[in-house]
Amino acid sequence: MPLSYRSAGESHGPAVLAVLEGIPAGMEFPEEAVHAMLRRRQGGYGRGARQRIEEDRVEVLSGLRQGRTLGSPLTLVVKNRDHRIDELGPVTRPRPGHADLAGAWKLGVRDARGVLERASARETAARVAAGAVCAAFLARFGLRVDAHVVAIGEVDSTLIPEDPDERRRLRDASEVYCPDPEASVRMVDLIAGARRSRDTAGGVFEVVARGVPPGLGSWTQWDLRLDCRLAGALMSVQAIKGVEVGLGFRAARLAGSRVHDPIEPDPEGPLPYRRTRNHAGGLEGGTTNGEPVVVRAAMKPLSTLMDPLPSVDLETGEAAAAAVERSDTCAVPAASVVGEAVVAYELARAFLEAIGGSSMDDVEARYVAYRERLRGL
Ligand code: EPS
Repeated sequence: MPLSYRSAGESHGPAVLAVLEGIPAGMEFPEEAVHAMLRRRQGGYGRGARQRIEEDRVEVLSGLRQGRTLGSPLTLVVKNRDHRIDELGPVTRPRPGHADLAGAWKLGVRDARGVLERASARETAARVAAGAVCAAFLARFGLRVDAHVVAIGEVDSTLIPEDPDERRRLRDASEVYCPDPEASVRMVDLIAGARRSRDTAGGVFEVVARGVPPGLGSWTQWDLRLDCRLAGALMSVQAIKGVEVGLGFRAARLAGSRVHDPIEPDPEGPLPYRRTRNHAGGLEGGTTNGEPVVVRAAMKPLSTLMDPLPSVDLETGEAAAAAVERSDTCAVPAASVVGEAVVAYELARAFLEAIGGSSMDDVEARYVAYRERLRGL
């Protein structure tokens, strides 16, 4: 059973949920880790009033017995406290940048409420629940996925520590999940300024996965290439407009000798060879090469503006200012957590494809054999 998930739920419906299928049997359900990740997704400077209403907790409706996975589908439910979907009025003045107009056209309706209810990033609570389970699965095999913010608006971070523990510590101490304390202060200022001027702010986050074995993904078919899947997963996150792998767009401007990562023997390391740098972001030929996987995603500024852009009223056909709904000023810190979740899912999927096994014991035995084979090469 390949790893897969679907999500369901509307922003102001009773709940959002994910059905995650393919996690092997015998894994302890990582309840604490799921809740910690859900809390992190709710936070970050720049969030609006909704997050003071919600307190996201997961309820598991299937796939567990006595706290362990059964190998059957896991149904992960996050209830919405604000579930007024039937009372909320129509949205007839589409917000530029939101799904409102494209969706109203697609469905042939003048009220975009039903569109935005599902397009909303509230859905990412369910994806984070599923991704947290995948991250816990990966952690059992020494893979660790971490995300942090690298830019908000025009403010770039400059000093991001290499050491993953230090990086995580600084990220968790930052209101914007950026491990550069000085840049964090300026990012908070930028978001506060955007809020004062009734505007919104976007930014960039980076996801780094360490302990990833070589051989995940494949060069043999376009949709098995792991960089393709990671890019698709990140682009599927609401408001993401660009993805980079490793050096990304910068690689296009440099000579090959400055881009590709030299290989050297590593007699003491876990693998017989290593790279002197990691411009490839851990991926060559769509396949992991044993270096950390490094991907970045760019999020546009949120499209609900307190001073709305010009739009039209779908009821009258006349020009009108776009609708104003309660919203956030900046959700890049939250999006970084969602990025971590979707990358964990794609890596877990590729890991299970490469290593295989129906129970955790199976996967473990196969992974030990796989690593021994690599070491002997
Ligand atoms: C969102 C609009 C806001 C955000 C929401 C995404 O919701 P509301 O209109 O209810 O205030 O808070 O994000 C979440 C609810 C969440 O949990 O992340 C949108 O239009 O996408």
